[in-house]
Amino acid sequence: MTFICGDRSLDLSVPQVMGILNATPDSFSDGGKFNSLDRALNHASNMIAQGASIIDVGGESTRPGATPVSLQEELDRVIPVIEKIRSQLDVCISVDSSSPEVFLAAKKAGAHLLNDVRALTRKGALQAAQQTGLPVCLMHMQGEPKTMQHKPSYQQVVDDVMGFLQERIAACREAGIGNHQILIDPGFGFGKTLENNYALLARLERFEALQVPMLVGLSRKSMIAGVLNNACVDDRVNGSVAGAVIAAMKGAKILRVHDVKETCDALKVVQATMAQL
Ligand code: 7PJ
Repeated sequence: MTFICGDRSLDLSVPQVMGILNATPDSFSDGGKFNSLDRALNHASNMIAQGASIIDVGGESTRPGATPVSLQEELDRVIPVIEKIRSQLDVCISVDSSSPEVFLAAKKAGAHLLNDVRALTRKGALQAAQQTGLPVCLMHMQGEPKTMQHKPSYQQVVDDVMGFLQERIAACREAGIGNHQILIDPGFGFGKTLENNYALLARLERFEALQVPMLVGLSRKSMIAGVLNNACVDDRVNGSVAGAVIAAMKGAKILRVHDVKETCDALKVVQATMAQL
């Protein structure tokens, strides 16, 4: 199962790890430690050495309560980082953005994959994504980051999220983005209660019905803290790895994580087990 990303390809017959590179000054999990270009490059390089095959560069904080960032600020944060990684490292580069202008600039700077937590719903996003020719990750979110955790509400969370993703896959098809260029993501933590998040994780295998590869991101999120006595970020690693293992056993092909080495080790155990099925 080969997934083409621009001039690179990913072997999705084994789970792949996407390392998170926050290019935001207020990033909650690395405290803005990696906001200068060299630190970003160094962090990306470490994650590759630990087994990441994709680096996800994000310049908009989408954590609950975060305020939107201006387009120029987002471009200033992510484009130099993408250019730097592209020139120095041998890895698939993903850009975590919802803005058509960022998609186009990121493609020019050397990105291989568009990762949109708003599933190409912004004005002009479908068209810009199609124009880049790059694959896209369509994620489900209810509401907007600023207010999404105020009162999440679903009829049936799994059906609702699946229905939304199905619609977005159809919208992509109409815009000229084919199924072979699409990843889906249930969007853990994005307008979801603790119970909603675990209902999704428990039934993740149902998303295979959409017939496109699935990406999952639950690393260090509140759904992990929520079952660990609200553990601080540094104490969420083991819980996050457990979540990644469950997701991979239930069909997730790409795991978006902060803790690359720990996750890769655990996924090797998953892989060895799945190879016997
Ligand atoms: C996700 C993401 C996720 C995808 C973020 C955080 C918040 N992209 N970007 N899936 N989460 N595709 O890492 O806590 O779950 S930002």
